[in-house]
Amino acid sequence: MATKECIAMLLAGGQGSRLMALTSKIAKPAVSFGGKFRIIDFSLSNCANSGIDTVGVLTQYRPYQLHEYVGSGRAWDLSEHGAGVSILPPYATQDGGAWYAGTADAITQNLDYIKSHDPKYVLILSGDHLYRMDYRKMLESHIEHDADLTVSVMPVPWEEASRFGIITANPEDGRIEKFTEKPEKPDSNLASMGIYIFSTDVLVKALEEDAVDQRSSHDFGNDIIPKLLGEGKRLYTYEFHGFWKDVGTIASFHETSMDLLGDNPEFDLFDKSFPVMSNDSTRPPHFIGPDGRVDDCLVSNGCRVYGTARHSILSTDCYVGERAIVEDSVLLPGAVVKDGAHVARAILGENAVIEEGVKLGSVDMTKDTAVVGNDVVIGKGE
Ligand code: ADQ
Ligand code: ADP
Repeated sequence: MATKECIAMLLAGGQGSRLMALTSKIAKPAVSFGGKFRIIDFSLSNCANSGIDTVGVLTQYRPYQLHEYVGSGRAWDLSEHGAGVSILPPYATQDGGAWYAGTADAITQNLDYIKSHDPKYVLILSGDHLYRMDYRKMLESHIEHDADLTVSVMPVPWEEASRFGIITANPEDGRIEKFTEKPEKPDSNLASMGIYIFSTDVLVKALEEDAVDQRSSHDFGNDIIPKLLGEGKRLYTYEFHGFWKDVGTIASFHETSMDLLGDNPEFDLFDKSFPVMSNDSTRPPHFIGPDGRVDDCLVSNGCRVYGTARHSILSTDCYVGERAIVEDSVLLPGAVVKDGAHVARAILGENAVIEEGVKLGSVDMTKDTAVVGNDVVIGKGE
């Protein structure tokens, strides 16, 4: 196989336990987002838009829907030129095989895949972030610095800094001087976005050594980055400017969904210069009934609206009945709000049903975001 300049490894195995009801049956990267997308679409589209045509997707938790959805990668234009998308689940070996222990272990178990493409560089990504990034620019920066590892970084609010890998870098050239994974008392607010470009020889050596280190938790943030830094390797930052969110919690899922709305949205799905692609199924056009009203909403194919929807996202195949009101809410595919029900600041899981006349969520604008799980039916008195 011809040598590739750069291939991507997309980590899509996390459970996403903080999204609770929404990930009870599906992996977080497969959760619906933005009406007709799934969270993984954003990273796969970034790869396609950056000319990276060989992507290994590492799955683990509830992989079935993810496998079916990603398929060959044709939807993201990834199967035309390169090897396209390969799904890499944990596999059984003669010693019994194992779940991926940490993020680094997941890559270690797939070193054969990397070696078979013989790339000069390996891009490691998370499957659960929302952003647009041209990875070519990050690769240029990696090559300019003659770096062993480049970590993309962004300043984050100080109060959130302890959720991230925190970096101190030389302000002159961006060389990383200090890295602490999720520090209790952060001394910088420059956060790792969990997006890495490694020179392949450095990555392979670090992972092979890490694999036999009994004390390691086999994680990039906890083990690999501190190890390389300790060895005096050339680690550099790549500063990203723009919209980037980890939709890890219900609150951030709701907030980030609302960022897609308005005349001048924080994240513009309509930007054609860097399109987000998806493997959405073909459905009929949406239908707005005679008394239906839709205001400041994204409405996907297959929806039927007979009542009122305001400032909300209606994903594929949703239903809003007569006299029903949906506001400041996210309806995931197939959610049903029956006649006269009122749903406010809520997230309805896939195929959730809100029975007639039920009031749900922050109808009086005082409560936090309400969540209804996939396939859950909410009747009167529940
Ligand atoms: P976390 O956000 O805690 O920190 P982590 O749990 O390590 O991220 O998961 C990273 C990605 O890998 C996620 O997409 C997850 O789904 C996936 N994943 C996790 N375990 C996996 C496994 N065993 N197999 C396959 N995939 C797996 C990381 C960095 C921080 C950085 C933040 C930025 O460690 O330094 O600041 O990302 O969000
Ligand atoms: P969250 O932090 O919301 O729980 P993440 O996607 O960041 O969501 O993943 C959380 C953790 O779950 C990760 O540390 C990952 O190692 C772990 N994990 C991944 N797959 C599984 C699995 N199949 N079973 C249990 N835990 C898993």
